[in-house]
Amino acid sequence: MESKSSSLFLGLDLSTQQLKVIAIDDNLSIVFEESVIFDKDLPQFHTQDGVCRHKDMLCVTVPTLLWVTAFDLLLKRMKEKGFEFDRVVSLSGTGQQHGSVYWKSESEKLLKNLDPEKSLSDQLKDCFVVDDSPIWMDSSTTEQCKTLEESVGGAQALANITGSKAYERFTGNQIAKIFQHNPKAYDKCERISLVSSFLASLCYGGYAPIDYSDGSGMNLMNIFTKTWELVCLNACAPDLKEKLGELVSSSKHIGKISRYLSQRYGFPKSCDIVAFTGDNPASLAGVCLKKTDLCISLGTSDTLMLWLDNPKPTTKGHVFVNPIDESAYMALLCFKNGSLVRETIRNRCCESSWEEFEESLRNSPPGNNGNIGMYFHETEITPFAQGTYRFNNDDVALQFFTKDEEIRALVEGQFLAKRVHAEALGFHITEETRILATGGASKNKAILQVLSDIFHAPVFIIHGTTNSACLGSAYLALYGVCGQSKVGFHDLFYKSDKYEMAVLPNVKTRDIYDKMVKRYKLLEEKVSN
Ligand code: 5FX
Repeated sequence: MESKSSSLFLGLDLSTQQLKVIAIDDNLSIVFEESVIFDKDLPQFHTQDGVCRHKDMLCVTVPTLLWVTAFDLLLKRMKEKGFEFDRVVSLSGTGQQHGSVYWKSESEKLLKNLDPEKSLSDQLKDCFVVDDSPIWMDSSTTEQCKTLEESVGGAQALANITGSKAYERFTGNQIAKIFQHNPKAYDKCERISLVSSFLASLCYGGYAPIDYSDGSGMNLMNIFTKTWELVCLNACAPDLKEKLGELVSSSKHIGKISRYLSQRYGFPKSCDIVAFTGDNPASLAGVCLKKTDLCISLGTSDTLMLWLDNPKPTTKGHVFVNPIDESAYMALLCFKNGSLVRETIRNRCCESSWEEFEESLRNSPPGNNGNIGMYFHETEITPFAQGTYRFNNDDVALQFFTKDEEIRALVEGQFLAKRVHAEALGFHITEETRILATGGASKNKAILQVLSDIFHAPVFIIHGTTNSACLGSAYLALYGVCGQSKVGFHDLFYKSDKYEMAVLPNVKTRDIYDKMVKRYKLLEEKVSN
């Protein structure tokens, strides 16, 4: 670990496929990284891509104990690598959004009195009334969504309160399903955590609160008053307010590190914990999003984020409380078929090689001779659709494309969708627009070139990491203890040399894509429900 300064700030990220940690020093340099990959490192849980897909293809869950075991392993690896726990001033973290954990009565006592001689997984294995946590990929709660919308007067009315119409993966609807299908378990549940506040609870040694930004992804919180909305709570399940606990700001200092972590690993007793938040809000913090920027995260899910000052929620996309400025908001669009689809098609067409994938992009012309494809291997969120669709230049449906056509149709289709839906939210590219690309696929310049051409804007990446969520939570760890009362988030973390220009748009493609966006929009309307 190379750092001259003595203070360290930790960010943890419990995402779909891995648990990761980043340590920054007080110059904001990344000085340590470690991760646990669920499929590879914890095969005993039988996950594929970090999750368990059920036979109905709608339910998607993760054994809660996997996440606890992953945390044990991450800490063990950090210790083995000589990580200097005693230098950590504060820590925060982030988690995949919407997923939920159901703690059994009396679990908090256990959390407070953990034995430092034993692992967390040994001690917490009987703490969950529901063994399998529903996660963001789940789309099994359409019935519960209808009930929730009806309880407040419709989809737009729900969006006016919570920032989103009812979505299957949003936690309120998942909680309602658990209450209806498993009322005994619900009864025995003392606290419901989000994935983020769950990981925070493991660090804090007690139930950690849910923050405003991640709380915005539940269909239960009023995004304007930042309080639980009683009508929504009551429409989902009884006694929910008590089970959810309090809501706090995303940079709130929530307490000190648990005695367990301090004794077992050597964190200082004074180490502060700052509220954990969702992975998308944390990414916004990690890229230091400005009002004129568009952030596109290319991960297991692809997401698109914008800064909003005066949100007017609609039934398309989501409005969340902004994690770095509580008086502001962020718009989020989530595309479920992101990296996993890119990888599946790469494996099928390009013998699992990114080089071959890029070669195909180079071999095919921008605009793909009018061919358009949509690849919704899993039920898509934006738009609500499933299946694979290929159209030729005359909008006639086809069964197959050539290899090069297929690769270009995939990448163009994914970015055309992003532009169509960003414009539907009212976003327009200006001279000032920067696209900030993050997530695993942002390493791939050939993919970024298509993004840049379709949006007619330069694409920037962040120096040093593609994991802006984890970095953002390390920033929030620092901000929560030293920044917020004196200076704004950007004053502390915005540095122009943080960004690297990755690609510039090719002006010759502008007309091609302006026309194609219009066609894509109509074709997408045809295939979605
Ligand atoms: C956002 O609404 C999502 O559902 C996903 O981006 C998850 O947060 C992925 F972790």
